[in-house]
Amino acid sequence: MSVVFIDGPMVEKFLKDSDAFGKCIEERFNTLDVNKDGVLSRDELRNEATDLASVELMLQSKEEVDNVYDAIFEKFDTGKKGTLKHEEFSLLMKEVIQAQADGIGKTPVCIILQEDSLLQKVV
Ligand SMILES: [Ca+2]
Repeated sequence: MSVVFIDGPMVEKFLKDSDAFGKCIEERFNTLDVNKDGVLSRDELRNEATDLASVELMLQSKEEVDNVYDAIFEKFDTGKKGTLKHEEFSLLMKEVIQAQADGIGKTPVCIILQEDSLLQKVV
């Protein structure tokens, strides 16, 4: 874990740098795809919860977290297979990171990053 200062424009710059972002998503996808079948199941995606607005998710009840995942699959699982393909995961992460950038805004904030956090690549 490390403590860093980060602001919205830094995060957006990272999003626009498609090579860096793509590589990052690739790595993350491969890490999460525990059974290596090329798609992410709901359980596998759950491992991502630490990055998906960690604190909020931790404070929510199991039921609320389930609803979040329902919404994610509803929106991004275009094939309605109950799994996310690489491109679908990439779209999801783009949206999540954009939301984080919007949330951070232009004032740098101090955040605590886990070693494998996606935002670690931004700084
Ligand atoms: Ca899998």
